[in-house]
Amino acid sequence: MAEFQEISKLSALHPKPAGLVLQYGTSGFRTNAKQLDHIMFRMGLLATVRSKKTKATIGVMVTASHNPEEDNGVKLVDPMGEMVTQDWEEHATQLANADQEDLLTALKNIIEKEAINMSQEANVFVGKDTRSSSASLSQAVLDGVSALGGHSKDYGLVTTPQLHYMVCCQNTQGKYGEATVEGYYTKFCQAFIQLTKNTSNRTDDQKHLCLDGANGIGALKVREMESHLKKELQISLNNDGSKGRLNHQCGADYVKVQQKPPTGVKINPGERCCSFDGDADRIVYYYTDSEGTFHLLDGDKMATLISTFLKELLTQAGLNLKIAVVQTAYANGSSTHYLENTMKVLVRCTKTGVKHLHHVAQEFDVGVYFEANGHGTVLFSKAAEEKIQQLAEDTNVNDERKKAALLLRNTINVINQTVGDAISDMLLIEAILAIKGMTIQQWDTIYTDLPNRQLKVKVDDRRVIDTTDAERRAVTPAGLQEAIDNLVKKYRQARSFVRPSGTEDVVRVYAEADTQESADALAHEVSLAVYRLAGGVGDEPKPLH
Ligand code: 16G
Ligand code: MG
Repeated sequence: MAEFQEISKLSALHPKPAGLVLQYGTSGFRTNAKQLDHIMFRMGLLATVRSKKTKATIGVMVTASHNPEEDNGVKLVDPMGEMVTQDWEEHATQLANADQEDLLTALKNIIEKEAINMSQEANVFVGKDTRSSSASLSQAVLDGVSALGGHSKDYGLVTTPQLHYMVCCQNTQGKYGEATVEGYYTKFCQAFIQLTKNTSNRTDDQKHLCLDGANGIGALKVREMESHLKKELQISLNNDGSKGRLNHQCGADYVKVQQKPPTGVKINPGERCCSFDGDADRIVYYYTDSEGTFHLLDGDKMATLISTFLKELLTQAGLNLKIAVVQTAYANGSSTHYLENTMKVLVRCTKTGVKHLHHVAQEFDVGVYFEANGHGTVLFSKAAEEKIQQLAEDTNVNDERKKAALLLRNTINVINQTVGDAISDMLLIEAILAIKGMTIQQWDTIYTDLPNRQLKVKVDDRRVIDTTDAERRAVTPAGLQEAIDNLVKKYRQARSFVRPSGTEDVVRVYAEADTQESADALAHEVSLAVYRLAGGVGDEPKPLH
C-alpha cells in the first residue's frame, strides 16, 4: 500500500536511537525530550490507526506536565475525551520500542489484530505545552499522522484538559461545546457567571484570587480567558512564564510535595491562592495565616468541598441520585474519615493514575474523583444530567427545588468532565466559595489533615514490589508488608504504604500519623524496610531530623 511506503520514507526522518527502550508510564511516555522524536512520530501513527478503529477524532498532547523543562512526553486522548483505553497501551509500547527496520511489521500487527479498515478516514487533534522542545515534537506527531494519510488539526499551545475538551466536542458534534479555545472559555466562563450571579454582596476580596501559573501553559490560557470572566473573578497572575523556569520551585506539584508556597509569589496573610501544574490538569489551593503558617488545601479538600456542595443541592432538589467520592491511597485519612462518617457519602479507593479514578467514578450518578495531588473532576451520568435538566425546566416545582436544579445545571456546565482541569476546577471552587459565602480559612477547617510525609527510595528493580488493595498493601517482596504493619503499630492514627512509581524509577513511601514527628519517623523507618527488603541502592535512607 502507498501509505506504507510513505511511512518507511518518513520514519527515517524520525529514527529511533538503537537500543532505546521506553515504557508506557501511568499516562503515556515521558522522558528527556531528546529521546522522544521517534516516539512522537510513532504516536502520530498510532493515533491515526486508533482514529480509524473508533471512527472518531483522537487527541495527542505533547507535554511532560509537572516535570522539568528538559523533559517531554505524550498523552493520547480517546473519543469522549478520556485517556486512551488501557488495551491500547500495549500497542503503544510495541510501536514505540520496535527497531527502525521492524516498525512497519509492528504497525501492521496492530492493524491486523484490531482489524482496522485502512480506507476509513482518520482525524487527529494535536496540542502542545510551552516547553521549548514541544514545537518540533508536535511536528513529529503531525508527520506521523500525515504519513498514514490522516487529517490533523494542530491546536498549538493549549492546556492538556483543553485538548481533551476539543476531542469530546468534536466527537459529540458540538453538544459538549464548540471545539475551539474561544468555545472553551465561553462555555466555562458563562457557567461561572451564571453560578455566581445571585451571590449577593461578594466583596472585592472574595472576587480576588492569587494564581501561580507554574511558568507554563495554564498561565497563558488564564490570561487569554480573563476578559470572559467580566471581573467576576479577578486573578493576579504570578509565575506567568515571562521570567521564571517551568515548574521550577513553583506549580502544584512543588507546593503539594514540599508543603510550602511557590517562589515568585508574594502572598498576603489570609489571601486565597492556588497553583497549577505545567500542563494545567492539576490545582491546589493554599494560604498563610497571620502567624505566617502555611496551609495547603489539596485534592482531598477540594473533593470534600465539591461533594458536600453537590450533596446538599441534590437533597434540596429532591433528586435521589447516587453520589460517591473516588480517592487513592494517598488521600489523607482525615478526609476519608470525614466523608464517610460526617458527610455519609460513599468513598471508593483505587489505584493511582487518572484513568483508574475516572473509570470508578463512571459507576455512579455523580462521581467526584480527586487525587490528593490536585488532579480531579466530577462525572455525571447521562441519566443524572437528564433528571437535572428536566427539573430545571419543570414549571410545577417549588422555588427551592427549582433553584437547586438550576445551580446543579450550571455546576455541570462549569465542570470539564473529560479530565481533571485546573482552570475548570478553579472556577468551580471559586463559585462554591462564593455561593456558600465561605472563606478559604472556613473551608480549611472542615477537617484537619493528619500530618504526613512522602519519601522516595531507590532500588535495583522497583518491579519487585507488587501491591494489592488499591496499592495499600504490598504482596511482594516477602516480609515487607509485615514489617510495615509492625512499624505502623508503634504510632497513633498511623498508616503507611509503599508502591513502585509509574513515572519515575523509584519506590514511593507514604506515611501519616498524629504528629509531624511521628509521620516523619514512620516514613523513614518504612523507607529503611524498603531499602533492606526490596534491594535498595546507594546510601541507606537517613532520618529526616
Ligand atoms: C501521573 C498521573 C497522576 C498520578 C501520577 C503518579 C495522569 C494524567 N497523571 O502523573 O494522576 O498521580 O502519575 O505518579 O494520569 P507516580 O506513579 O510516579 O507516583
Ligand atoms: Mg499535569
